[in-house]
Amino acid sequence: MSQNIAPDSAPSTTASADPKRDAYWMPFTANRQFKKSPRLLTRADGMYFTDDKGRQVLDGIAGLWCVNAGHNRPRIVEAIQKQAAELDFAPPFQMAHPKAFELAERLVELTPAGLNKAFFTNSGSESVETALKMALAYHRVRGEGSRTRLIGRERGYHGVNFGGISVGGMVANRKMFGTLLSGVDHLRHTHDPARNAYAMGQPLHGAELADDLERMVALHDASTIAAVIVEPIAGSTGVLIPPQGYLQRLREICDKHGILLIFDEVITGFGRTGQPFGAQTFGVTPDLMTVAKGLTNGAVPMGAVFAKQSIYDTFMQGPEHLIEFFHGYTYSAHPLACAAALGTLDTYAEDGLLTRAADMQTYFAEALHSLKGAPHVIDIRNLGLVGGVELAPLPGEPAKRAFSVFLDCWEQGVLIRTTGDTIAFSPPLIIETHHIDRLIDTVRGALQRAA
Ligand code: PXG
Ligand code: PLP
Repeated sequence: MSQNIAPDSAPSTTASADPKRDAYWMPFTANRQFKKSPRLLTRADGMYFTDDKGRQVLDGIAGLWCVNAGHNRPRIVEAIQKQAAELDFAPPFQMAHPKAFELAERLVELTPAGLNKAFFTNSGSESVETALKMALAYHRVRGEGSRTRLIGRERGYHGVNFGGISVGGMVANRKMFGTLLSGVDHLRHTHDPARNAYAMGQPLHGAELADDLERMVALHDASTIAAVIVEPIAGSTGVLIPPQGYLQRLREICDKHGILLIFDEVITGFGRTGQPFGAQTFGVTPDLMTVAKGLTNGAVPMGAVFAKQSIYDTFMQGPEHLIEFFHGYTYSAHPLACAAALGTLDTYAEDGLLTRAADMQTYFAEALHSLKGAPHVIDIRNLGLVGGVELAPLPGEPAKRAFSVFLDCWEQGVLIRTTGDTIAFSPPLIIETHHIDRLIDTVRGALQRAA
């Protein structure tokens, strides 16, 4: 054993004040700061969390862009409870259970026409890896195995696994992890505050940025490019709404060159933009579409990839006893996740939630844009029930000002999310106008107090 590795008995130099909070290495969290002053959620119902001190906290971000129907929905709770007692697990390889088929059928009724095959995963990150592998294998099965290149976009977020961080464009998520996948290139991002600041809905300028793909074709040749992956709305890097005509142009260029178009709809799926999927809101159908989060209302981890019939059909050749696609997860189509997803789809249907954002978006947009002129605000972006308010960073201390607004809102009993210096809003789709007022007023107050 290396001399540099401390023996297990050595006292931790980073131990938190409470020894019971030592063992958990928290994801995407400032661990030392958090453990000194934890923010613990113990219950949730409807639009509210309850914290460990019994405070009600308004959920302005649907948990983490996932609890689209609000918390503690009876149909979902009951479906999970019943399923756990009936069938806890069924192997998904060479075996199945009925709800996996039922769920796939129900889902492809909601997806854009043509995306009628569903492959199940356990998260958005796994959905992304799955879609990238499908794209590579699809071209190879068709006899175009030279198409190995994957194109992502600057400021893209596609989860945290190696494929996803390779095509993704967030520096902090990439720089620590070596050389990543080879043969990846990136389109420029579409954020252009000089021309588009404070646009309501889709900004006017920037469709021509899709022509970057032509530049890549000219550089690499189309015969080496398998797929392009983009989020219809980039969520994690600060709510970047696609310029008018941008996604259409990307679709046209992909078609011209035989490149697959992948939409990562992990955030935009399940009603966030006013239609079931962003593809429908923006009127552009991809070849592959990744989802997670809202698929089970966040209640059980689950993701999925939707594929066009023609992609599925391409794989279905050769001897019938052989596996067509060497990929899958132990927990693909887990019975608890399928039950939760079916309960979620029932809830969405009964409450009309998959189109409710379209009804609420005008009120939400006006409330959000009323923050124009509040201290530090330099841009506001919105579509459906997703919003971003960008702040001028504190000189030399990026992300600190927005984080202080986050902490202030938490003190006031409102949960928001900040990424860099952008405040992100993605409330449950059950939100009412009085919740919107409270959310925006709380942020306004916090901005006035922020340094
Ligand atoms: N693709 C997209 C577009 C996402 O937004 C993932 C993939 C990965 O999903 P999983 O389930 O593996 O986390 C995401 C996830 C934030 C935030 O605050 C966003 C996500 C996750 C955590 C935080 O912006 N999106
Ligand atoms: N690692 C080992 C040693 C395994 O046996 C397996 C699955 O059998 C995995 C990783 C992958 O796990 P999962 O299918 O849950 O992604």
